[in-house]
Amino acid sequence: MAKEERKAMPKSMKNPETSFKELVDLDVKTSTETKVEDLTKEKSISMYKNMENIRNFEENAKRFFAAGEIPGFVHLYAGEEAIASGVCAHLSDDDFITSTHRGHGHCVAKGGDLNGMMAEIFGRSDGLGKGKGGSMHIADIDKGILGANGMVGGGFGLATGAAMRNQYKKNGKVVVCFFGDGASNEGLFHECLNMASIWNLPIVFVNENNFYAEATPQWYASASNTIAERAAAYDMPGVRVNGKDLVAVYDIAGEAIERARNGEGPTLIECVTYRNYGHFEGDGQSYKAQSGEEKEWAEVDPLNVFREYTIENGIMTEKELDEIREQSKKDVEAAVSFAKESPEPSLDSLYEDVFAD
Ligand SMILES: Cc1ncc(C[n+]2csc(CCOP(=O)(O)OP(=O)(O)O)c2C)c(N)n1
Repeated sequence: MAKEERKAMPKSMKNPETSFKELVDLDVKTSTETKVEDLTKEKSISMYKNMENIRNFEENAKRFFAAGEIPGFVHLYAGEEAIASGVCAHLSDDDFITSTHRGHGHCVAKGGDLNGMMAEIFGRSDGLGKGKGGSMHIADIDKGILGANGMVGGGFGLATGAAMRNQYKKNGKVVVCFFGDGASNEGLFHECLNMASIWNLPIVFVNENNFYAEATPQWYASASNTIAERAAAYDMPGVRVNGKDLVAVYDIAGEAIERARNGEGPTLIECVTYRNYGHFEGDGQSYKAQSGEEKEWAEVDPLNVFREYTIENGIMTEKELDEIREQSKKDVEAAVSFAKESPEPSLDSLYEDVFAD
């Protein structure tokens, strides 16, 4: 196709000729170029454990949703584990996160109780929301989890408000706002990045670019090639990182969170990733490439990337990694049993917790 012809095409048609690999690699930072001075064994264990817990949580959610035991919708986070684990490793219970409809991973990494989370998605009374919220409304204020969110882009306003509160209280606490590529085209994204910048708020916007919003490719719906480059419009740093590379995410997020804690303002991080499964469980995924570069990227497993890194760098042995994996499987199976044994909420409790006293 002639260049002039292409230029005349609508923006939304501009990228089909770009290879998938080019999109993934565009200005991306990886652990080969980032230095991790303080990646201790203890930190590595806890981050890997979180990745395993997320993966096992999601595999079980998939299984029991298919069996008809989990009501409502579930949107699985499998494939994106390195992002939540690498970012939340820098946060304490007093720091806040806002999550998305694909929120299980964020909640696990931020310290959400596996039993309480599993019971919640099973709709049982011992769930974190007493079984009345389900998968898209998991929250635990004591752990700084301000909530998963069924509204795409719904976290921006909550996160920015919470960051304003932290700044007002001068408590040195940080807020992380997780959001998808689809959410980056919502109006609130622009409003909140602008406000966060003019007020120099202690917040980090963490984009999880898995290249699809439901079935709509990012390159079809986004005017900019990358999401990170939009940071320039709001006078804040914008970094693009390999979101399947835990070490890279941990490093880049660490810098941004420290800046926010030191009163140096917000950062936008774009983590390039992929979801292992459909948009929601039951999605046929006919819109995803079945071969080629996209499939190759889909097959990169963030858990294996980290396993190889820690073995090669002498941080952990294969045996130690396997033990963590086995323990995680047991813990998540125990969470499933806990959920199944928990009673459904009683009819009498229908109006409880609806209004504040
Ligand atoms: C305001 C709003 N618009 C549309 C929807 C329907 N919807 C649910 S998830 C989704 C796609 C979101 O994509 P993205 O932000 O990239 O997150 P991902 O699912 O890829 O993690 C859409 C359009 C919604 N829930 N809320």
